[in-house]
Order: sequence, then structure tokens, then C-alpha cells
Amino acid sequence: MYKYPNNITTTIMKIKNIHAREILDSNGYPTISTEIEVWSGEIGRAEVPSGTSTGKTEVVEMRDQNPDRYNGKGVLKAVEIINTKLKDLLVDKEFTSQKEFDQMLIDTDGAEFKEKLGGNTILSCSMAFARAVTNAFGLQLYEYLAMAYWDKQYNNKNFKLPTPQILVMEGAKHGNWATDIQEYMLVPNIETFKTFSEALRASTEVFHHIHEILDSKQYSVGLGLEGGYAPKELKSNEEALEIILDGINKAGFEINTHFTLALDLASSEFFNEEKGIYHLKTGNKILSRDEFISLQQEWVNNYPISSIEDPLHQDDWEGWSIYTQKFGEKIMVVGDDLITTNTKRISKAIENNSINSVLIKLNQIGTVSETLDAIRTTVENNLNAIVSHRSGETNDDFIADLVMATPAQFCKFGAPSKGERIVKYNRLLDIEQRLGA
Ligand code: 2PG
Ligand code: MG
Repeated sequence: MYKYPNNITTTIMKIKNIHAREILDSNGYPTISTEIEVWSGEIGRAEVPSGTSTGKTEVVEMRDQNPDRYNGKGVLKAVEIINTKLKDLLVDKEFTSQKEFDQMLIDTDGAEFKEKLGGNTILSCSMAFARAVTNAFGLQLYEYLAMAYWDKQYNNKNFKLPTPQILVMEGAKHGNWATDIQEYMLVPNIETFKTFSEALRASTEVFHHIHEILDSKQYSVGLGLEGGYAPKELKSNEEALEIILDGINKAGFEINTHFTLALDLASSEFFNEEKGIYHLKTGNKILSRDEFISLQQEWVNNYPISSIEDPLHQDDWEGWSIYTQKFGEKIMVVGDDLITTNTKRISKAIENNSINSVLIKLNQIGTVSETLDAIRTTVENNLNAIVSHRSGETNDDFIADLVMATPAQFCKFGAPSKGERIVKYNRLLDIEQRLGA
């Protein structure tokens, strides 16, 4: 049993100072870095990510909209809010839990989509507070987050390394529309590999073999936003799948024994709302919902696919129920844009049997506590939770600790190729060693 420092549950968490600044994310767009200093002088820093293919019901990011700076994407207003309004509100205030801190920000904003202060503004404070208190208590972040999740003493054996969905190829908005499918991921079989580190090693070896295959075909080895290969030379969505299977084979692994595949279709990105059709640019196909479902049936029949994210557009609740009825026993049906880490939407999806898995992103909902609530609702209803990065990331590895702290079974942190993704995988390696797993 993990032992808290003696006074940890009774300690009042008091804020001494708070300071934010504008930094850049992995796409070269501004984002917020916030530092909070607590009573003991310990400091916690957090940097917030940002999405590219965002869901309609995500909390609103506060952006300057000044066309003279970063094409309107500056975050100086958000930084100013933290350094003035929120500083006045928070300094010298005492809190007894993460929830209390987050609730104060939620109430101060008061809007459903956090548009008054900005979801990015609030999240940077929420994460920085978690880190500062973690440091003050002398804990690891995953230990502090587990305290917040379980609201009581937890057992060390609750800490299980997740199964990663590891990106290898990209298309759509993330990959210069090399294909219609946004993400092609490897899902290592943890029963075969036994440990997270072995699963990561094997996946990375496949990634390297895919590089060689692309090279031998004289295809581009340029990377998409999340570090996966995005060759424009691909002739079809299926060709990417064939190349990945070849990579698995050349790396000396077997389908199913070692790997299955996960896709993120991000379907809202090629759904034409006016016409009510899916327009696949590769091959210039116009598909109705039924035709698109039939195409996915072919993919599931022909390839070792174990998980499909956002298979239909984000407003088609009826379609999602039909889809889950059809595929839910066989594969993970993952709601991202449909759900936006929103507990109310998770409950609605459970009622309608729309999904069997939920993608979890801190910045879709805007506080650490609400993210923990979303994970709780997901796993308590026997759905899978997948803790996810965004396409615009920073070197903050918060989400590695988040997936460890909770019963979320999966993580999705991008390809093993870019620093802002690698830092999350490396943190999991670090935690694996700490736990002696
Ligand atoms: C997604 C995410 C992460 P974005 O669609 O799942 O891969 O992309 O951050 O652009 O929304
Ligand atoms: Mg997605």
C-alpha cells in the first residue's frame, strides 16, 4: 500500500503566485505555459496542447484573433487573464482538493464551453496546480492524480501500464491529405510482449521498417503533424494498410500474435454537411452513410483491425448506434469528436449504445477534475478509455501520468519520431522502471 506523507489529506493547498506566458506548440502556433507556486515554495508548470481536427462540442480556446500576430492565433489575452484576473482570484486562496480548485475556475468562467476565460486558460492553471501540489507533497504526478481519482488511499497495484495505439502513418488534415484516413496505428498485443517497454520496442522497429519500405518504393518519408509517415504517392487508403502489414512482416512479427491495427477516420473532416455525404478524396468516392459503413466492413474483413475511431461524423447519433450494433462485438468503436471528453455526452452514448470506447483529451473539457470524471464514467460503465495527445503538442508529459493514475486501459501518443510525442513514451518507460514492472 502506498503511504501518503503524514499530513497529506489534511494539508491546505495555498497558492503563493501564478504566472503565464505565451510559448509555441509543435505546429509553431502559440499556446500557454503556466507556473503556479504553492505555500512551500514548490513550483508546478504546465503547457497546454491544441487540436487540428477538433470536435464541435470541445471547450473554446481563447485566441487573440489579431491577424497581425500568428495569423490570429496568439494567446496574449489568455496569458493576460491569468496574470491579472486569475492571479487576483487565486493568490492566497486555500484549497483542499484538485476538485475545489477546478470548480472555482469553472464557476468563475460560468459558461458551458468555458468561452469567457478560455478552455486553454483554465486548463493550464488546472494542470499547473496539480503539478505544484505534486511537487509540494514530494509525490510523482501519477500518485497525486490517483489520489484525485480515487479520493482515498489507493493501492500500488492499481498502477498498470497501458496498451499503446502507436501511430505509424498519417493522412487527412494531419498528413497533407496523403489519404482520407487520418491515423494508422499499431496495437501491440500486450499478452505477447508482456511489458510496455517491449511493446514500444517492437512497434518502433516496425516503424523503422515502414521507412525502408517507403524508401524502396521511392515514396516520400516526410512526416505528418504527429510524426507518422504521410507519403503523397499513396494510391489508396488500403495501400497504407498493405505497407504497414509488410512492415510488421519485415520486422519479424506476426499479425494478431504481435499486432493488430487501429484507425482514426476522423470522419467529420470529409463529411459534407450540406449534401449529407462522405467525400473520400482518394479515388474521388462519394458515399452515403450505408455505403461508408459497407466500405468499413470490407476493411474490417480484409485487415486485422481491432479499433476504429470516429467512423461516422459527429452529429450522426443514430448512425453511431447502428454502427456499434454492427461492429461493437468485434472492434473498439471509439468516440472522439462525438464525445469530446464530456461526461454528459458519454452518458448519452451509453444510453444509445453509440460506442464502446472513449477518447480522453484534457483540453476538450478544460480541467483535470472533469477529465478524471470522464474516465470514471467511461470505465465504470465497462467502456474502454484511451488517453490521447493532440496534434499540436508540447514537451509536457502530463498525459503519461494521467493514464497511469486511472484505470484507462489505452493511450494514444503519436509516432515514435518527434520529441513532443517521445517525451510521453519516455515518461511511461520511466514509470515502468519506478514500479519495477
Ligand atoms: C484526434 C487528435 C489526436 P487533433 O483526432 O484524435 O490524434 O487529433 O488533436 O487534431 O484533434
Ligand atoms: Mg480522433
